[in-house]
Amino acid sequence: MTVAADLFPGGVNSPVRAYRAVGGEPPVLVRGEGAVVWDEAGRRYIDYVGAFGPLLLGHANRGVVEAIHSAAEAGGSFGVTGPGEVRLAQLIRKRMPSIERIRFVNSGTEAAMSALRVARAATGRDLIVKFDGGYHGHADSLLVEAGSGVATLSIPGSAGVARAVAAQTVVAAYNDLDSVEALLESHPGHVAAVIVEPVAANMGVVAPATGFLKGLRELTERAGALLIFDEVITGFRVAPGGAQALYGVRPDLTVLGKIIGGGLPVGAYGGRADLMDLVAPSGPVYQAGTLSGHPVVMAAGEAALAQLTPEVYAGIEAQAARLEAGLQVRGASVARVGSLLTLFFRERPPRNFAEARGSDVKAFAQFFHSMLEAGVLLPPSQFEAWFVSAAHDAPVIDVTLEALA
Ligand code: KE4
Repeated sequence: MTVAADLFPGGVNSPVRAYRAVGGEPPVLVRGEGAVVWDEAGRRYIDYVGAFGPLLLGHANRGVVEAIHSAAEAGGSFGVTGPGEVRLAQLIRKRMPSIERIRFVNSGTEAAMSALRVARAATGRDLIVKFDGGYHGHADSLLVEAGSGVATLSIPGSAGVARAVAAQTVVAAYNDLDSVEALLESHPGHVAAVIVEPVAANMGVVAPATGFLKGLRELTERAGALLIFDEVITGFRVAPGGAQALYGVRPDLTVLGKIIGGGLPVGAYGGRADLMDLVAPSGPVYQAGTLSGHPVVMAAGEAALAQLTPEVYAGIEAQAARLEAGLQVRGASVARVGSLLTLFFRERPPRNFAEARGSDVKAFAQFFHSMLEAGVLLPPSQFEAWFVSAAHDAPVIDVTLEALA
């Protein structure tokens, strides 16, 4: 048993890192710079994991590192609101005007679970609708999967989730408005919110079908339920204003994480002021966090967002498009939204999780290891997104495509 396996369950601090889906032992990575990471033996890899989404500027971005350094030198956190929190919140609100009020927390999980609590308090209702294959962190209410079929009363997707809690979450099929309508109609007046990844990225990348997000907006309004966009991955990645800007749909609440922390632990939830004013101490919904809004995290997030100019987005889009065009693999198809991309080992990109699950995961595992051998590090699962960063410039994409050959 390795020392890590003796210390941590499965030798990891997050399950996907254990390579169970692809087999073999993960490399021990010790350094990253831009699009490249090195293992302890000095081998280098082009990295498409990017810490699973936060590193839109690549590893060890100079501006972010310097911001972290000077914020750390200034001490903190102080247990009172600081200028860094204010500046980052202003940056976020300017780019996502639906976020009239925001609360910083320390992970996407915390942000999603808090958004649900606000929705339940605001509506006085208990039921939550999520989508099969949607992932929103590991809060009990969100760790449920469809037991079978497209819309069903859920069974716990994880041991330890109380049945009574799992029963409060019902599961629809992504890109299937009828499945959502059926749930809303079969539970009239009981659904507090529908939570959705506006671009699904936890079943591999699955784009919303035309009209899907707009349809969710209309269905939730009609049913008196809130619409929550989980933009932990898509926020500030798929467009400067996130998926809500890209698709022109305004959610009631938005969940954020990853990029807004510049690579450090962070989450945030926010939205309509009348909803967020329900959160303590201005309202009855309690939510708190010792290190929420930490000055060093805020400085890293601000330094990252400040660098995300239209030119940077255009550069990322151009290189991600080149990668997509080069990813012609027999028996596989590519799904891409901006810098989010998945090579599915199935003839056509899936439209939902049931189809995604039909991918040839064994073929993916072989592909994963041959790319690893060739010095390209992919996320170790068919159901994760590849993350292209601003550091993935033309030469990096060229080397990736050579490795592919
Ligand atoms: P965290 O609690 O892991 O910070 O965020 C949870 C979360 C919420 N919402 C979405 C859309 C997410 O993708 C995530 C976390 N994403 C996974 C990767 N798909 C994190 C990787 C991991 O679990 O180690």
